[in-house]
Amino acid sequence: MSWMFPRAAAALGILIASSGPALAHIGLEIGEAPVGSSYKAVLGVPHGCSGAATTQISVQIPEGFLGVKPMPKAGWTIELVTGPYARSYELFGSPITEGVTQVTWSGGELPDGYYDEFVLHGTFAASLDAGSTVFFPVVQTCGTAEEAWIDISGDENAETPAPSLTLLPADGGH
Ligand SMILES: [Cu+2]
Repeated sequence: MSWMFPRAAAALGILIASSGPALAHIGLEIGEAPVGSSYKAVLGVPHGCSGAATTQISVQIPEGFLGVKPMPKAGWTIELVTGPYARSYELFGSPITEGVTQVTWSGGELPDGYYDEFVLHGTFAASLDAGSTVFFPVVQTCGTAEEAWIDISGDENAETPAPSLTLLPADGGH
């Protein structure tokens, strides 16, 4: 907002405060996906931690997002945590009870003034509820600083909202 004259900025203060955060935080490029479909989760990282460069992004995989595979990223090391799902699902006709539950990219450095994306691919279980909101909580580390984007209240005014998307009804046939 440095281009704005002080008086104009003050007059627009309320507007800025209410429209800024949605664009300013880590979020998913595509905000909806049908149940039972594959989904490429593209997490955009628009800033560091209060000016400090981002050095690690850790994503918690939501229940029902199956067969997760991260996209490799030059300059960053990937670490996967796997474990049992809360319940059993079906993926491509076979039962699946465990998989990736957390993905971490580390070892790189994303300056506060740059933008970058971290990508993972998976499939939403067909048994998930259409209309529900799915959250991908993210912990952003910047050296010794940390920002936890883990608020899953769904509150539009949350200060640290977890990236989320809305599930749609299944695509008809294929
Ligand atoms: Cu932000």
